[in-house]
Amino acid sequence: MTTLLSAPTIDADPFCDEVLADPIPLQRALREAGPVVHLSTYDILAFARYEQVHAALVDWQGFQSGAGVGLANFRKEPPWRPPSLLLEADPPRHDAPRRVLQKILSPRALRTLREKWLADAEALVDEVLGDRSGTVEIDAVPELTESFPLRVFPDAVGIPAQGRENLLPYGDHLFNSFGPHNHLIEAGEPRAGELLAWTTAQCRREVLAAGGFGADIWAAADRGDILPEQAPLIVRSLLSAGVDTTVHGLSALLHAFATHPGQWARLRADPALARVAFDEAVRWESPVQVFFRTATRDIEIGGRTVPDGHKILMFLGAANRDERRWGAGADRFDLGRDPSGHVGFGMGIHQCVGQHVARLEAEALLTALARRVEHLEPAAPPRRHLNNTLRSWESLPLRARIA
Ligand code: HEM
Ligand code: OVM
Repeated sequence: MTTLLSAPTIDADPFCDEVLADPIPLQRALREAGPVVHLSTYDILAFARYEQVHAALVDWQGFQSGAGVGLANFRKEPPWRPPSLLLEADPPRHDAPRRVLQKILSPRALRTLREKWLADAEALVDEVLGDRSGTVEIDAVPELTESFPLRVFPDAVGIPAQGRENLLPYGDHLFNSFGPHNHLIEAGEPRAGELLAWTTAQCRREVLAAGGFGADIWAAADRGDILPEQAPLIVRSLLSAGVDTTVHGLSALLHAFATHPGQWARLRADPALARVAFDEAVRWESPVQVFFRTATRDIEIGGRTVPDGHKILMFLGAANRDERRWGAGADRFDLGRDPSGHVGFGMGIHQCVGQHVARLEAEALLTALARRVEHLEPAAPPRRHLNNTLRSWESLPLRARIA
């Protein structure tokens, strides 16, 4: 039998600070090493090429999510929060929650939000840029990419205004928790209980405003589409997965434009490119870098056998820059490319159920910016925020020339 150890071994730790700050060189090394790589730090197998990452994502029977999509194996260690009914569940338990959320977050259901979010984005951009013309310097993270999702998404879910400052820290810790027990998770642990309790409290029927996604989830329980005891956990999925991801996705988008001269002019000439620009940014930066799965039997992939019960690590970010799939220009943000098929939102039965929400936020913010900003460039070096799962920015100083 081919064993774990017969795969090429890489000793680098994908979750150490140096790699988290710039994962691109390790991603390349992992792809070059082979279709399946043994990571000695964690004694697990990993995939960084598009072909194997895609194959693992769509094989939910062979590679399950129910034992957790982080390094921790729920069969051996208890999860730090009750598992998600979506992310951390397999069929048949996954089916009903997924069906309910997919309908509530469908493009059709989001149509009523579109005009409102476009207007909200214009209002925010006007506040940030002022009524000046000439050159304006901003830090895009606090001023745009955090403030826009925080302005529109919690309202759309229907949670009260009080305590919303907990959303980003909760998400930051949650996404750290999919990685190993390193200093990032340790730094978050003192507040983890309090943040989880706050988030859980926002999922109760009484606190959710009528007309929001949260109330829609409770209405599905009333119809019998899900059990009433499932509703709070499904609301929690929105609050868990819907904030930090879009913040970092929007940061990726603005960073991509600022560092690829010519692409902004292209967008200005054809504002309908806003949507493809966002997907290309999600491919290029992969705000969600990695997820794990657990083998449900001895399973062959890329010429190796993953033993039953073993964790595997899928490098979504590496797959999204694999030259075998994307060609020689894979490292470039390019509005001329068709990014469809990227795995930045995953693939298969767990593919991001909130992707239309994320696209609508991006389209609104980008459309509003493109209307007023003639030229965009970095104003100072950007600063990364380190997270075990998310590729994110703490600060993105930009210089914008206003028409
Ligand atoms: C699933 C990425 C925005 C809710 C996923 C997965 C990825 C992902 C990679 C697949 C997980 C897996 O296969 O194990 C992203 C990115 C986003 C984004 C990059 C923004 C740029 C959102 C938003 C929401 C959301 C706005 C909520 C409104 C979810 C949920 C799941 C999920 C609930 C689990 C689905 C399932 O397991 O069936 N997302 N996401 N996401 N996403 Fe997103
Ligand atoms: C959830 C959840 C949490 C984090 C991420 C995610 C990217 C889903 O609780 O369902 O998808």
